[in-house]
Amino acid sequence: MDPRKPVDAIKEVLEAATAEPVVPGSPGSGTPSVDEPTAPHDPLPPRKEQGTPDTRFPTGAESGAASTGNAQQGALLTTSQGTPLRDTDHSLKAGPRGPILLQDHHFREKITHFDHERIPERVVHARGAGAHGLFTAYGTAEPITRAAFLKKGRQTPVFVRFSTVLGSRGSADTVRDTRGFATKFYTGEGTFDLVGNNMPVFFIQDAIKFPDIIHAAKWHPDREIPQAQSAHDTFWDFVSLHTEAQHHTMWNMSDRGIPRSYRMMEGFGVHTFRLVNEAGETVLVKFHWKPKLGVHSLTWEEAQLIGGVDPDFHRRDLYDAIEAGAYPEWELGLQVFPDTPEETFAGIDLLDPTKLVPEELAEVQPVGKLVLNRVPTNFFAEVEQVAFHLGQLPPGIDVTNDPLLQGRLFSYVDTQLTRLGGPNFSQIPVNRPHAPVNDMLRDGFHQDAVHGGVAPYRPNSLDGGNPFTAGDRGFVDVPVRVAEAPKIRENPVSFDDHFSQARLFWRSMSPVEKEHIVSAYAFELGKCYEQAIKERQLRCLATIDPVLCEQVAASLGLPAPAPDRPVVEVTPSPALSQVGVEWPADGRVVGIVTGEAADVAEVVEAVFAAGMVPLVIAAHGGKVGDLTVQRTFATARSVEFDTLLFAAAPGPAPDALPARDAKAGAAAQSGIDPRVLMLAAEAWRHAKAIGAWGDGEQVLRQAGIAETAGVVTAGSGPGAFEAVRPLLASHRVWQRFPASLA
Ligand code: HDE
Repeated sequence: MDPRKPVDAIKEVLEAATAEPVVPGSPGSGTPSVDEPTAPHDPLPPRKEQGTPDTRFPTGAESGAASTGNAQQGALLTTSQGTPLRDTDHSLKAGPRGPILLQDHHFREKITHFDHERIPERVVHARGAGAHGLFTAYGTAEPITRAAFLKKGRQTPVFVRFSTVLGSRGSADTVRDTRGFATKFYTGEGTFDLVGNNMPVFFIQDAIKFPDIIHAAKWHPDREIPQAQSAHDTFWDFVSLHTEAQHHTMWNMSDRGIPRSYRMMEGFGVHTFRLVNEAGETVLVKFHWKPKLGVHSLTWEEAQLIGGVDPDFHRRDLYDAIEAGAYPEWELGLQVFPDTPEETFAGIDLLDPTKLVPEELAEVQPVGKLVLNRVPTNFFAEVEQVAFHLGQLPPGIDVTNDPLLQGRLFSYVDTQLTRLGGPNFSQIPVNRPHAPVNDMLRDGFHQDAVHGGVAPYRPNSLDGGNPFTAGDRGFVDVPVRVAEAPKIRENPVSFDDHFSQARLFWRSMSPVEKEHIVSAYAFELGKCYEQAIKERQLRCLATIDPVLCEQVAASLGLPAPAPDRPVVEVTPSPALSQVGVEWPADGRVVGIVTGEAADVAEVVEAVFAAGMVPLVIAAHGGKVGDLTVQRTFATARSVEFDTLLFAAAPGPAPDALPARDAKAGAAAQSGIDPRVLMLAAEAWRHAKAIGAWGDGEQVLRQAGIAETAGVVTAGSGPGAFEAVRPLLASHRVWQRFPASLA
């Protein structure tokens, strides 16, 4: 409180207003001068481990300005034209109380630039995160493609962007949705963009329906809600009317729709591509990314909680892992099929993007390894401005006639014209090819290159004939025969099968995965208002599987309809299930609840040594003994951890809420902080492994979870961690989920 009388303070303000203008930074200027650096110094260099961004011009020449790795140079603040500035905190006014003068160029430049800082978000896949990395080829694809980046030992820099599809740029990471998995390979033969998803099939068979499915799946046009959700009427209206969407929808309703981490997702090119080797021989292929850490998901309750507790969960996880040196890894694999005139394999139409080929029928053959090892230096410059286009193909990789793929070949460049403001987006640093560019494209908005020469056409006799064509070393379109056929707006008959593979997916799931699928349909349809839409979707489910239909119908309180058509028999594909496989637990997050330090320091060491991340949780921040506390009972929530270890049963901390209900009252009586009990109860409900030792065992008893599956105790901290470790390999204690569906 100002001890002076109010009248004195008012007097001072009035006096200041009539005083001489003051120099910024001097007493009375209103600009704090304390702690401000007083002498110019060089800008900070880029962080060492990040190296420098690729700053080459399209011509391959280094830009002088960017050669430090920073977009900014010099120690002094300047205008965008480099004029040094004396002040950036006060606009130029007619006197200290006067209006701002139009002549204040610095003010106008600063505000104008700010006004235009945002660009349109992507019309789909607006929310995402990206990272740089390196792809190393095994050489196993050499017999089937002439693409040089797939030759043995060849290393190619890459940029990968992961995304959700439906939400806006600021939406939560953990929503139920398909995830984008787009990879830009900066190959020596031009950029190759593999623009895939974390699901191997798509909603629609023809690109012309893309605006329709997206209009249906995104928010309602009147209120722009719901955000990043498929649980609403228009989505279910569309997918129950366009039944080709049923297979992809089943993937979204499965645990694949809520990944644990970008690092733990598969990726798929979805379409069938055509590879061509040096001899001109062709095969058809499907691209797969297989994560080193396995495919893991959140539970639906975790996903919902994280949406509030940490909406940036996947983004944070990706960057934390890379900065900690736990580099995410995937193997690129190929399913290879003979290039026959029918373009089918085992009776499956390879041009139908709603169909997958079970891995049991065509093994995924590894052809290289991807490691992500560098976070972006600037999110906007790199992640927001990266522009993918699946028509960017190196010699040796070509497209097929999949009608979805064909339409995408048009859409991706077209969308960048609006999003990135013109046709020169390939000159933005993250989009610059690492191969030399000599393209005869000229001028246009945001042209950065200073092209020499006078003859951007060929042949020419003025610029020494430059550029020359590459002949057979260049990209050669495979001369695939186009069938003689009438122009027609129609699908092949094989595209009419909309249900067999949705059933294949359902039948391949373990009982617990089936339970999750039922719950997801029940939740999503339960959020719809229109009875007719629910009933129509139930009829689709009846055709996929009558038991699935009955369970969902029961939850909706509706009768289960009979299928519209016969339910087809299918052979399950075990490779589609996430349960029953063990994976490395690298990078898993281990929460350790401690009171007084005990042997927690040893546990922290052991967790680090196992390549996992220990986070110490205590009643207050700062230190407990010698240990640094990373989370308090106020900031920790179980969803952040893959497992919890309890070293103590801490009493209520000063900031614990007073007991308001019977349960919290019981907790208070037990003497354990209710938030610690909630950590244990939630982790248990989400089928996580839990360990305890010493006083920590009281937490398990009080939470009522002691001696249940996946809850272990030991005589020491390291012992408890060792007991929990093997349980992490299978991701969850699956038997803890109720599973009545066989
Ligand atoms: Fe996309 N898609 N898409 N898509 N897509 C875009 O391009 C489009 C499809 C995918 O991180 C847009 O630059 C059409 C399938 C990813 O920057 C746009 C069709 C698959 C990303 C576009 C499809 C994808 C996009 C929006 C139907 C998986 C994010 C912004 C025929 C194989 C890329 C942009 C990034 C982005 C069009 C279907 C994957 C509008 C017309 C199938 C991962 O061009």
